[in-house]
Amino acid sequence: MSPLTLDLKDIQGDVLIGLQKDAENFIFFKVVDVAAFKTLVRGYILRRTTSSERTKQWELLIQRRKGLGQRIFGSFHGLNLGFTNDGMTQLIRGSRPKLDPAFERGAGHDDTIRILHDPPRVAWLPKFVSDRIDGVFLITGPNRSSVMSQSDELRRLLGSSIKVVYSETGNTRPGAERGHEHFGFLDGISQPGIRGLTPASNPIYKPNEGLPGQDLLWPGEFVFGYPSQHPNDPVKEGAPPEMAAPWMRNGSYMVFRRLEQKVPEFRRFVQQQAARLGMDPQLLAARMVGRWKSGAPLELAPLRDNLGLGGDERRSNDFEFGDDRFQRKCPYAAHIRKVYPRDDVTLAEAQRHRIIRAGIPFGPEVAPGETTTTSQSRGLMFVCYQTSIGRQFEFIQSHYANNPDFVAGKQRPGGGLVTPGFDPIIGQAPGNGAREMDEPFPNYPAGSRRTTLTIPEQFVKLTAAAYFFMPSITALRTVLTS
Ligand code: N7H
Repeated sequence: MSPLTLDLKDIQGDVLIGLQKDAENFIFFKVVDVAAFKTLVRGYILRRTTSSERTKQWELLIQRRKGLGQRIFGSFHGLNLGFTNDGMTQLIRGSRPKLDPAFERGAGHDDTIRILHDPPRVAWLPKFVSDRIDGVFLITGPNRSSVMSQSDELRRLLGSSIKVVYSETGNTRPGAERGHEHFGFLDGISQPGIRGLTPASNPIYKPNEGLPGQDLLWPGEFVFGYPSQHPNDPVKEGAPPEMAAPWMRNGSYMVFRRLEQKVPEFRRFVQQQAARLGMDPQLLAARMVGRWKSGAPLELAPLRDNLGLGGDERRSNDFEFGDDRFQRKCPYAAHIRKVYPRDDVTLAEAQRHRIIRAGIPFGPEVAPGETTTTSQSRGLMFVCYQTSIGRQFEFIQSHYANNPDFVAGKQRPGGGLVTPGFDPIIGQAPGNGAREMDEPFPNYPAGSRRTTLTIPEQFVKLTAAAYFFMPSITALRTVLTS
């Protein structure tokens, strides 16, 4: 098999393409009876586990129906399964090799919390930390009720072989907010393109690009067993990521973070600060994110939203940051500029810290009474995939979002170095301290007004987290259940 024939039948469906989900139930569980659990996985779960091959077929079907203006029928139910370091130990016992250091450390470890400036475990959801978590089931589908009936059936089937430690269901937001996260911004616009999977839209002139502006990456960044990015060349293939055991092939690491969003507090803060700075609150919010709520990137629409741009997949990613030298269009600290700096760093470097995101919002819409203070928990069940948690997710959070000095070396128009500040969406200061962000007010197309945004509280708050390995379907059938 050529290295670039991705074995989609063996890779779980959420990893590369994303399970189709308008609702998703996460079941975090502890294995209570290892032998019974293994038998049930082999007997029932495997048959229902959704592969990437399946998600790809569904995706093509959905695209075709959309293209024909037809309604999308059919129940795209998905099931995927992953294990924590504890879960792997339960399943493999004595012979288990050590995997990725961050995975072995785990999301709840004091060192991880220190590295990421996360809130301590005592501040996480009490139920989530009430027992050991060995694994997670992802159950997806077109709506909450059908997902919950699938989930109930799965729980019945597994019986007392597992104990459910925590379960929560996310869903896409209703009506016109579909596809938008709770602050109101369109999400799921930019994902890495994957060689061997994402077609080049202009294969003759831009063979290294999927959609315009979407660089194609070697699949080994996200799935074991394939070439990864070359450390010094954005196009050349690099060695496949090291595997501690051959059964890691077609597997991937999943980072899960339950991120609560303080929506009324965020809105009020934006209103107050926009009034202080004398600017449109929508523009200030866009400068914090780097895109307008419609998804239009500030690099292409610096002062006014452009409703046609955000949803146009051929244009919404076709930009770089490097020529916006003085953050006139988009602040250096804006969320999307921090987490994927594009040509603010060397092109090879930018592609070494990518993730595939596959999260879903959770919690109710803001109620009429929630004008100033959040009273119901809502936010993002953040999920991302990679082959190195340390070099990918953790690096993005700690070296980019939490690092006020990144991106380094930028100058003011008249000289002098810029300190960009924290990512105002997900950045976390040590000890939950206040954060600053440079240049909330745009000096566009010219100007040199110096402004700073001081953000005293987190509007995105971590309330639970775990690291999982999403094994291949072969590993689920063999080494993990024998
Ligand atoms: Fe972010 N937001 O609404 O502000 N994110 N994010 N994210 N995020 C993105 O491009 C958001 C979080 C990334 O390729 C968009 O698809 C919120 C974490 C990456 O240009 C919006 C939360 C991490 C990208 C948001 C949250 C990331 C990205 C634009 C938490 C990793 C792609 C839509 C509640 C550490 C960047 C899009 C690119 C995009 C928001 C979390 C990373 C609107 C509210 C924890 C890599």
